[in-house]
Amino acid sequence: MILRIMVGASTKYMSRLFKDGKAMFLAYDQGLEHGPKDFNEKNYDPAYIIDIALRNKFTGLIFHKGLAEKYHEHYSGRIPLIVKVNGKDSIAKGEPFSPLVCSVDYAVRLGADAIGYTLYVGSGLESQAMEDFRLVQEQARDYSLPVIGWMYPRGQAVPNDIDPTIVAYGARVGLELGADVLKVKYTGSKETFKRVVQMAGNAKVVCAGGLKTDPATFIQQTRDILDVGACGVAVGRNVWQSDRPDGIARALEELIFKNATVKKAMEVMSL
Ligand code: FBP
Repeated sequence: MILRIMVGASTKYMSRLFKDGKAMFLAYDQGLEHGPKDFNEKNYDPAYIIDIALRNKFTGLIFHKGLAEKYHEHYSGRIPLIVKVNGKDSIAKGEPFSPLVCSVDYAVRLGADAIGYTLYVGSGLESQAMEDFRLVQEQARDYSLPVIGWMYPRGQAVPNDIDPTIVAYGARVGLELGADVLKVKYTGSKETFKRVVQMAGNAKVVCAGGLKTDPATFIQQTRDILDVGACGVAVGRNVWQSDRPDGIARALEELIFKNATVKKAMEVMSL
C-alpha cells in the first residue's frame, strides 16, 4: 500500500482564496508598514476598507493581527482572511527586516485562511528572515494553510527594487522557499514581467501598483500582468485611496475574472 502524505496547502484553503484560479486581494497593512501618511479622513478607518472589500468581489482581505482581532465581527465569515505574521514600521532605518509579530497558531485562532510573510530578499538581515520564513511556512503546513510571500528585494545590495532581473530572482526565492503565492512589484513592462512569472514556477503570482497612480495606467498594468500569467492582484492604495474605490474594484473584477480588455474595464469603472 502506498501511503500518500499531504504536502503543501490544501485545496480547501486555496479554493477559498481563488475564484477560478484568480485572486483579488485587498491589502490593508499600510497602517503599520507606512503609517498615517497613507490615510485621509475616510480610509484611516478599517471599517471603511472592510466595506469596500465586502461590497466588491475581493477574494481576500489582508490584515495584521490587530485589525484582524479588533474588526473581527465586521468581516468574519464573509471574506477570506490573510493574516500577515511579520511587519515593521517605516520609522526605523537600516537594513530591512520584518520581525514576526504574530504566530501562525494565533493567526489560525483569528480565522486565517492564509498566512502572509514579507521577505526582503538580499537584505543584510536576510538570513534571519529566511529562518523565520522557514518556521512560518512549516507551521502553516501543520494547518494546510497557504503561504503568501511578499517577495521584495530590498536593502543596500539592491539599488533598484523593480529591476526585472532582481524581481524575478525574488520570485524564484519565494518558489524555492515554499510560498504558494508570490506578491511582487511590477517591473515596468509586460515583457519583463513574463520572466518573473516564469521564475515563479507553479507558485501563483499577484502584483499591484504601489503608490496610487492614475486609473488608466493602473488598469493597463493589471492587464499586462494578467496577460503574462499573473493570477491577480494584492492591491491597497490604488483602490482605497481612490475617490471611486468601487469603480476601480469593478474594473479589476472585469479584468481578472472576465478577462476584459482595458477599454471594457475603463467603461465599467465609470458606470
Ligand atoms: P512597500 O513596502 O513597497 O511599501 O509595499 C508594501 C505594500 O504597500 C503593502 O503594505 C501591501 O500589502 C502591498 O504593498 C500592496 O499595497 P499597495 O497597493 O498599497 O502598495
